[in-house]
Amino acid sequence: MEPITRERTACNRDCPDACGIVVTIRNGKAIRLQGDPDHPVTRGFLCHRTSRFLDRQYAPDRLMHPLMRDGNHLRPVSWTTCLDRIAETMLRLRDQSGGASILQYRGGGSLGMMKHVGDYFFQRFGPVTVKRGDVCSGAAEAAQRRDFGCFDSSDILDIEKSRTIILWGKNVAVSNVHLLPLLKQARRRGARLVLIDPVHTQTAHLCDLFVQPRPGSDAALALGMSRWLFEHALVDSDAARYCEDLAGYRSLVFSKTLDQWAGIADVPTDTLAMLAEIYSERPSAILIGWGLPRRRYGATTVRTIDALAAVSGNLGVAGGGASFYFARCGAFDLSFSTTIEPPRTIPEPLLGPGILAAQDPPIRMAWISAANPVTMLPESATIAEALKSRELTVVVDCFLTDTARSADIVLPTTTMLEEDDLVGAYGHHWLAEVRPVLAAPEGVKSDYEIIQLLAQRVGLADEFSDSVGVWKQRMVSGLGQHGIDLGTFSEGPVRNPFASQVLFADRRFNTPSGKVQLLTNLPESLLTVSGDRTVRLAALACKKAQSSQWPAEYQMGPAVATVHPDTAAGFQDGQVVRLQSQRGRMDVRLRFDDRQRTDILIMEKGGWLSANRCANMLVDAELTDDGECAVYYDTPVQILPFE
Ligand SMILES: Nc1nc2c(c(=O)[nH]1)N[C@H]1C(S)=C(S)[C@@H](COP(=O)(O)OP(=O)(O)OC[C@H]3O[C@@H](n4cnc5c(=O)[nH]c(N)nc54)[C@H](O)[C@@H]3O)O[C@H]1N2
Ligand SMILES: Nc1nc2c(c(=O)[nH]1)N[C@H]1C(S)=C(S)[C@@H](COP(=O)(O)OP(=O)(O)OC[C@H]3O[C@@H](n4cnc5c(=O)[nH]c(N)nc54)[C@H](O)[C@@H]3O)O[C@H]1N2
Ligand code: SF4
Ligand SMILES: [Mo]
Repeated sequence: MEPITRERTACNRDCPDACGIVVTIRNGKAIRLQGDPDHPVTRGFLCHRTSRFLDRQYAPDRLMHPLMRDGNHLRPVSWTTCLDRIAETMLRLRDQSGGASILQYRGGGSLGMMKHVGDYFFQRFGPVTVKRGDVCSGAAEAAQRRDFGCFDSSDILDIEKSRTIILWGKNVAVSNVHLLPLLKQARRRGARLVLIDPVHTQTAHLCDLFVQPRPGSDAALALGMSRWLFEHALVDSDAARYCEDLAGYRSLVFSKTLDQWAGIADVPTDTLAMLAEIYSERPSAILIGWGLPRRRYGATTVRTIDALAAVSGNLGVAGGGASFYFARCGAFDLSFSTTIEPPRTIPEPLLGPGILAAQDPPIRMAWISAANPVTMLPESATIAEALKSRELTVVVDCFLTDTARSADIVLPTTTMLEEDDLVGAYGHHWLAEVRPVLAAPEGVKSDYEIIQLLAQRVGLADEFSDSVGVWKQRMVSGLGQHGIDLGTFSEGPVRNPFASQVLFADRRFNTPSGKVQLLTNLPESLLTVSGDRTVRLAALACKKAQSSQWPAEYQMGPAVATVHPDTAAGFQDGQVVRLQSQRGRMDVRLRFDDRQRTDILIMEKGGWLSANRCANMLVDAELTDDGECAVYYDTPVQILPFE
């Protein structure tokens, strides 16, 4: 009999849940992944994509050796050849043009803390050009930092005390599945669940009320709800004590009637009133999703929700809150990586045009790890062109992605089952250790091993000679005061001792005044009823894949575009059509769904450029009103006959 063992680790993927994983191993090979039954949020199950992660782990197309460009081909070469060339180029470019001529860009391939050591290496070497802003959560972060002075949430298990829970632009059934048991439990004990989303998603089936507003009009909904609360004397009588300029906010709220706010949001006034009434049954928690702020006025929109939560008396109370993000790095000491100022930053959503436009010095080399920006950032074709036209582009990945295809050197790296690391979650307050439960295949190296080998070649060997264990020790050093060390992590998930059960329980906020900063005006376009019938593209997360990490067999044939039948009048369900935006065009297969609004076209995010399925080919590189987030979901598209 071959020995079977079970090992515990944690998921490092870009997901709010940071699950505990139990891996069954037979003869050195993983044969099954299951959720850790003892993890308070994982509760014994994994999502669709990670329960099938072994297909990825053992995929025949996984990269097993370094590749180097030779004309139009990427050919296998040795690690030494690659690393020597990279080190020689880095030293020469730093000499000739300064560190700013090198761009380092890291994405969400792994949320492990060890990835910060790689960032630090480049800052110690250069410093070099890096990204700023954030395509994922930038707008919401800017809004909440402005309003509350911090970007964090109450404990997620606290929703067991909520009477009302609003999922505001949040598709938990796909992107945050470990909230499902908590939401179902809340509903069983009588809490009311509401979903506000212009898209009819699977999450709607879970909810008592589903509101489907005009895309990007949620500010009107939030202000209309506030007006209803003011009119019904349901605003917290104490609100002026902990909110700044309540009068200014009130006059914004009263600048439109309930009918007008409902009109802007394109929902019936009765629905708006019902929504406000349900919300007034306190304590009410609003869980803000990541999709909502990825619009032109995303930050302002989140600010209207923050204000609603504040004046209704839902902040600082158990079962309340306006929760978006859980400070996943907050428990770890990463101060080593933040001491050096980069000489130049490029807003992440503008990465492609930013690389091409950079002068004094130009970007001559790009280092990309744990990211697939060609597929995932706006203006895919511009990014591909930008990367292909550098003197040297290096991509570190486990697969030959669209970005790797644009590289001069591709370095194969470890998967999460081979990594040694620490993670926090952005959907709850538990921390965990990622363990190398499988040995890395020969020819594959972790990001940190690669950094160490480079450090030896560029005169930084000593600073990067510590083992992963020593770095991890350093990162958890601040937890010592709470009696937590690495040994604690080896026993199971650790609750972040710095995170509050109820955020702002003392109604003190981290703003300069100590009060909530209420917004007092809105841009004109959020204040007007739009007669606009433009159809806008939203490429959204889907169950089967993590961003662009699709099995190759799903990237065959045209991508699917879901629309209301009236949006594609004259065309048929299943028909292949041409989808055109100002930026580009692609062929898609229509899927009709009469539950959708007529002003939205839905695709899956992460389609590959190499398979002509990449929605970001059509999306312009643009910034949200604050926080330098990408405007992913506002691209007007036209459906044209297939040529
Ligand atoms: N299966 C799977 N899970 C994932 C991911 C994945 O690719 N696949 N991605 C991960 C990542 S990177 C992240 S950041 C997280 C979050 O991942 P996200 O994809 O950001 O998920 P959601 O928060 O569910 O946000 C999307 C929802 O916002 C809605 N939305 C869009 N525009 C508006 C609007 O104007 N108003 C309102 N009210 N709603 C709007 C969309 O219709 C959608 O239902 O999930 C992670 N989880
Ligand atoms: N149109 C549209 N575009 C979007 C979104 C959207 O909703 N719509 N969502 C946006 C969001 S929320 C996000 S967060 C971004 C995500 O953008 P990315 O983070 O670029 O997304 P991924 O496709 O997951 O790419 C991560 C890559 O890292 C690799 N990888 C995994 N583990 C490791 C590791 O340990 N080391 C290294 N070096 N590589 C590793 C994976 O194989 C994968 O190719 O996309 C954004 N793009
Ligand atoms: S991707 Fe998210 S839900 Fe899936 S196993 Fe990882 S942390 Fe859990
Ligand atoms: Mo994200």
